[in-house]
Amino acid sequence: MKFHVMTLFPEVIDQSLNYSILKRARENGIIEIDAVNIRDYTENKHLRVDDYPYGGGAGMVMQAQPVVDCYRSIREKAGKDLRVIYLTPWGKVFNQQMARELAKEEELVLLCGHYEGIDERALDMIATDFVSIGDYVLTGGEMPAVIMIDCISRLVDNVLGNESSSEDESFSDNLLEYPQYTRPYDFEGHKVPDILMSGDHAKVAAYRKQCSIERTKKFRPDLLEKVKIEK
Ligand code: 6GU
Repeated sequence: MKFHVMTLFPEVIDQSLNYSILKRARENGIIEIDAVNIRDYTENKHLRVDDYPYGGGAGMVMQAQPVVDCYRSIREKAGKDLRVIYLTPWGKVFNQQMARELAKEEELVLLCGHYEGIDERALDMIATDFVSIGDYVLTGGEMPAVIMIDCISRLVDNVLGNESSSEDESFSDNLLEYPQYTRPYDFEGHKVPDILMSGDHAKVAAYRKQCSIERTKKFRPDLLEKVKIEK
């Protein structure tokens, strides 16, 4: 899967996704992350990409020309129209279900705004989706892009080693993950629950399910309501 990220801060995207699992996936060519600098496409001789908002008001607005031309260059290389996701606090809120859907795409463009946003005409021309990562305000779309790429990438086949499954985990069934333990059995007097030492796989599975339910009740009762409605 290939991610094109349109941004004024390409090094933030590149460096934030270059360790551990995603670094290995990039090295193996399973995912590709291409951070493109919008500033490289400005026709302004001072390399400006922003200007004052028409109608007045605080802050600066990213101009349409470099944004649209940046996308056109990506589109030309891809040889087809691509889904362009604009990261914005007024977008649809990202969740695991949305990640599963986006992971089916071969190529995605993530458009990061900065300052007070992007000239609406550029969005009208190129954006296909509008996504927020939650109800709070950030200074730009770079952190949201990094979070979305991390989340989507781990759903792509062969990104996670076969030792870890992307399905048996929090949110895949609206239950939170059960607690995990590893050696030693006794850590400063705190022991591992005996049932995990029993070797009885059915009992272990039932115990873990119960732990998941308890944890969800305690931390995210709203998710438990969803389980009931779906069943
Ligand atoms: Cl996608 N962008 C910005 N600037 N702030 C956000 C966001 C996105 N999602 C939540 N807050």
